[in-house]
Amino acid sequence: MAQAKKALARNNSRRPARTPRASVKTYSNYIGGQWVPSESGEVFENVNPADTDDVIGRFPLSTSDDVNAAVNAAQGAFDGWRNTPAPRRAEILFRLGEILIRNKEKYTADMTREMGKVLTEAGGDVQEAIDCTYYTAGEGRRLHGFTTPAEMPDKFAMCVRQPVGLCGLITPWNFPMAIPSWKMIPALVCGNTLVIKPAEDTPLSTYNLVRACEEAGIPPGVVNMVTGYGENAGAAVTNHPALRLISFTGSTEVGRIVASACAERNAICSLEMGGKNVIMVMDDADVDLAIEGALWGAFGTSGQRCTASSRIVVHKKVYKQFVTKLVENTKALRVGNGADPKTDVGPVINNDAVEKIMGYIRIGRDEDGAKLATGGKRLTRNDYANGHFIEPTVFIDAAADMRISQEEIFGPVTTVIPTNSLEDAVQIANGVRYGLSAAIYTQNVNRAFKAMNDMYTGIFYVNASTIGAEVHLPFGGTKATGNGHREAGTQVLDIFSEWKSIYVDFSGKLQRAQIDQVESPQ
Ligand code: UN1
Repeated sequence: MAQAKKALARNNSRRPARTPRASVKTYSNYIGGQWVPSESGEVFENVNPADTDDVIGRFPLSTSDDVNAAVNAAQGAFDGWRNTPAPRRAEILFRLGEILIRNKEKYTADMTREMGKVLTEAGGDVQEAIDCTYYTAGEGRRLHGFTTPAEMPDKFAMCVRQPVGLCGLITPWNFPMAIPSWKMIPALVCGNTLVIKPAEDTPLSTYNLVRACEEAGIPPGVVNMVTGYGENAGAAVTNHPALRLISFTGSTEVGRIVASACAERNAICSLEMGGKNVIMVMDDADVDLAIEGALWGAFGTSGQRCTASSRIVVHKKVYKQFVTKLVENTKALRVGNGADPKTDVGPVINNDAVEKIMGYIRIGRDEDGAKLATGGKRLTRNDYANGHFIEPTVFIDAAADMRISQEEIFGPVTTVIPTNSLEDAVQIANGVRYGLSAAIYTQNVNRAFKAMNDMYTGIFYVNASTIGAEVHLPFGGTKATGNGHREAGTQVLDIFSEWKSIYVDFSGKLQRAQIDQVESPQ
């Protein structure tokens, strides 16, 4: 629906229609080791959000038939891959890591062009995929199970991980290589085969990753990619009866639809969704450090991270100082094309995002009655004319129950809320429906630990911003952010493998389990 609107918006643009450019590359789906077009014969355009005249490529507009073909390929490859020893699977994945390192610069440039984030951050995204690949491939030589005593004599008990089967992966546009890697690499090391449907705004980065999988020698059918929109390709993945697991990262609203569909057919469902992350700044904080953290957390990736610092709760004793400096520093941020090394804040992803964010800016100003301290405008002149640019925006003097303090905006907007104590700050911080990331700036160890103990989030930072999670620690959140799973770390293995408990009786006779014995053994 949103995408249909996006296409409409483009068609209705006042600019003259673009002449079709023969030089724009047409990409394919990857199914069963072959690069194939959609059976629909249709494609959609991947457009640069900093300059919508720049068409990056055309990608297959896939249908449920394409998804069926991809799932069949994954089914065909499953036994071969699950029976490939895990250390051997890992060797192939280490080769993938080498390919990613070799191509980092190209992948980075491609990502900035399709997603908009500044080059250093796009490089960080690719690096996160590299780190995830190396770290998680290492599990191929661990994948630890356990043994434990059995109740009976001459009986052995143990537990091993087995792959869950065929996995459907649906990934977002904001980390277009890192998040696919968070899902693909653990799925693969555990012995699953998969179908990935990347976000329609950023298919090129996932294409690059899948292409690298092919080059690394992952056998045909183990990794399959179909591109397209959520309504058709995404829904077909979500509802496919042969996909035993769906792993989704995106909005809480779509996540709920995915979860319901999975519940209908008893599929495993792992969800990573929205956030309304908070930085608490106490009266003993290093205020300059807190401002640096706030700027980075609020405006890095143009605020389009699940972990973005979209609320800043500041103690009244340092409030004025904090707000003055925050606003001053926000004004100094340079908005522009992410490919320009001088740019601090790139565009937002598309026109729907512009409308949503501008809608929240209006709500903050006109309905909530917060004070707009800086920003608040869409930039449309000169270099900004063809892109989706919004000024970094700070609301101050906000109340905790305002919509801009409660709802996920996913753009370069942050809201400052005054507080007069740690207890009040924690209450405000916990008082949203999400639970991904929280941070406190304080020099007092007791306060830091108190907040750490009382914040009901999946991630917590002391004297650091709400963004910047590392791949070897579990990533995820509580409440409407997730459904109890964690990606990254070794904990991700609990998503992509299932436990098999095994009993080996070497007594040579029938031994009934203790509960089935007529007389108790004592
Ligand atoms: C996301 O926004 O969905 O912690 C992921 C961070 C990054 C990952 C963000 N390492 O900000």
